Amino acid sequence: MAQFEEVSQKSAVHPKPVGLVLQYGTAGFRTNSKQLDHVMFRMGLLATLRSKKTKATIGVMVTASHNPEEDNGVKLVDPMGEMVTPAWEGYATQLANAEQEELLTALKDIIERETISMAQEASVFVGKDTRPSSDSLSQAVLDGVHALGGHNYGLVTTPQLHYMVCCQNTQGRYGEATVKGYYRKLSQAFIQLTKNVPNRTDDQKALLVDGANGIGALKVCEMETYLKNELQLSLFNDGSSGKLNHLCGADYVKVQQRAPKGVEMTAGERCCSYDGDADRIVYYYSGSAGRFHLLDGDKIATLISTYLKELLSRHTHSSVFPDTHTHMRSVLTSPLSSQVIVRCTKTGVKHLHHAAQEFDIGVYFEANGHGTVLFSKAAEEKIQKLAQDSNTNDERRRAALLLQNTVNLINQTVGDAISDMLLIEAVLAIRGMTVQQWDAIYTDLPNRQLKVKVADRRVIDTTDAERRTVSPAGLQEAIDSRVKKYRQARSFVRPSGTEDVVRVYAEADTQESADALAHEVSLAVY
Ligand code: 16G
Ligand code: ZN
Repeated sequence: MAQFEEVSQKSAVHPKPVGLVLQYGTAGFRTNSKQLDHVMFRMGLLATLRSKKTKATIGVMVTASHNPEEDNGVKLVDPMGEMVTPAWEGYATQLANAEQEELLTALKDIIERETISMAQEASVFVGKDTRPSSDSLSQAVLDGVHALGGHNYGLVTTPQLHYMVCCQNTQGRYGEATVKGYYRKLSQAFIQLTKNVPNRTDDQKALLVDGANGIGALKVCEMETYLKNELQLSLFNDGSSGKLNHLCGADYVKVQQRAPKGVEMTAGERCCSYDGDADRIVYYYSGSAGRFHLLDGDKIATLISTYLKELLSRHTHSSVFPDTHTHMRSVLTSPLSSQVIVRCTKTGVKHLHHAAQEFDIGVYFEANGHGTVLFSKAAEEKIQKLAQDSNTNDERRRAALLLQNTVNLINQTVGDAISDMLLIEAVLAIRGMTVQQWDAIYTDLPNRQLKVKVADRRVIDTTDAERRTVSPAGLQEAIDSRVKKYRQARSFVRPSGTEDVVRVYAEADTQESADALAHEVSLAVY
């Protein structure tokens, strides 16, 4: 068939280095950008097939998120803006690793197994971040998307691409499938939420933003005019001089527990950092004694879920929303009431997203700052009805309107630094809270994260949302015996999904104890 001939010819322009093996991991393919040209081309092919199969628009995002600038990566976005299904992750790996002469066979194998009609039209949205390599790599994706439907969005944040894929496949019900449509939807919701907050001072409107020298910096600038001064941003690491993710960005701040380079903060000022593709955010501030205070994903989840819970409880009978639940990666020592259920899952957005979908309202955040809120269709419909119902009393109506605008402000397809930032700012304004008051909702136990290099990290197998190891034999016992020596202590060990290391987490009553425990457990792993 002519189609396959074309694939053959074009793939010769994007040859695979012989013997190179890569895996579609937790967040797609990710490695040094020099190794990725053939992968990009092939992911263009695969996205086209996925589009034919689902008869919907599929997204391809070229980014390596918080990784160093030299790296790059690619991930596929399914029709509702979610991560691609596990079976197709497997196809992605097969296709990427097929040697040059095996490519057509691998491709035909997928077509056969999925009974794909090649006559079906395809539509693929491609987006990229600001890395120097992203230009040519996204071009390689487009070469693979040889079907006519390929649409190149150019520079966008990862969540913007997810959003536009979802809009496109829901005939605009989720919003307009353009970057401007995204700005309009979010900014309108933000302005609606904050306009009735009395006496918001300039201090309360001011926020320092570390753009990680990435795409988020560009995009938040574009958005600013839409916000009509309801938020006054001071942008640092805007990409004009510094290197992407270097000494800045959400991952740096979270892991190093210190302010990014270039951000000058005065005591008590709110600051936030995005990561390289703007799907993560963390907040922080400097305390009176100059001490650095981090508000990570756990704190964000607490702020948002307590806000939602408060709004819902204004609907007197809790039967309006009997099923409000919160999910997050880490267990919180926070005063969340029994109405809110905390559930842990394995690491990785797809696991959290999936768990959160089971409830009326699911709040999920990873400690690293990736997260969002999901509303079931039934919950959204109820909110809309209450907001429009003239029989509802004022208090309840106001709560319903707040909820409705809150829903509109959230990017439900995936964690989104810009949307999360606006939500956090709105919640703080509505609740009249300072960053210190937010921080004081609960206190984190001192903790330490370490990574350990081992010969083969895959020998470690875990259970219970990666909180206990089942192999190698004896490891869990070794961890338990060390944990017992400390107070209020816990420690978890798991293989990383993105790096060739084992991750060790420890917490205890003091920083010294947490450090010592993490060290001892590392030795047990080694
Ligand atoms: C990826 C995941 C993130 C997870 C991280 C863990 C997505 C979009 N991102 O960045 O959710 O926390 O991997 O990496 O799924 P690790 O296993 O190396 O700690
Ligand atoms: Zn990211």
